[in-house]
Amino acid sequence: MPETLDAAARAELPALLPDWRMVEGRDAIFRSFRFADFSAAWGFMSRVALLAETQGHHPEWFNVWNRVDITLSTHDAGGLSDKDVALARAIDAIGG
Ligand code: H2B
Repeated sequence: MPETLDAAARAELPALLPDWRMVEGRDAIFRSFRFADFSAAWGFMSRVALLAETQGHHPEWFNVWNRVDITLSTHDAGGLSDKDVALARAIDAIGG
């Protein structure tokens, strides 16, 4: 069972994940991506999906045309864990 991040790990989040923000009222992080068009957005989602499967950790997301909104939280832990940080960093590497 994964554990939620401790205070020291949370203090590192802004530097580690500057493009992500905390979700209000929930222990989760959020980032919105924009792409040139739907094809580029879907290509990104395909790469993230394969990556998420290898990590055994999956995003909550919403897509409309060129926009992909991603929320990360660890359901098994009831909040943010190091799995979310690892997935967010990998998503940043894919999505820019
Ligand atoms: N994804 C997320 N975001 N949180 C989880 O707790 C989680 C998951 N658990 N993907 C995984 C799957 C777990 O249910 C399986 C058994 O690995």
